Amino acid sequence: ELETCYFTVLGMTCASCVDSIQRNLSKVDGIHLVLVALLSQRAEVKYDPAHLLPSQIASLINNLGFRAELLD
Ligand code: 9UX
Repeated sequence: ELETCYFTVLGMTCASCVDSIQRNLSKVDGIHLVLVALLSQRAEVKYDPAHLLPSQIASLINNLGFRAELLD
């Protein structure tokens, strides 16, 4: 069963930042949908919790050079 998690993503300053996150995360096993909004500094990710956890998704975003904070 897929779940959805939400992040605040700090450090995105142009549309290529958005593309970078969407392209990189979409390649990861267990990530099914990535929506990133530049102006609201938000990301929505649909994922399979059998593959990975939201904390790991945050780390993936951080490793791209941003700062992701999981929203409850
Ligand atoms: Mo735009 Mo984002 O030049 O890391 S790609 S700021």
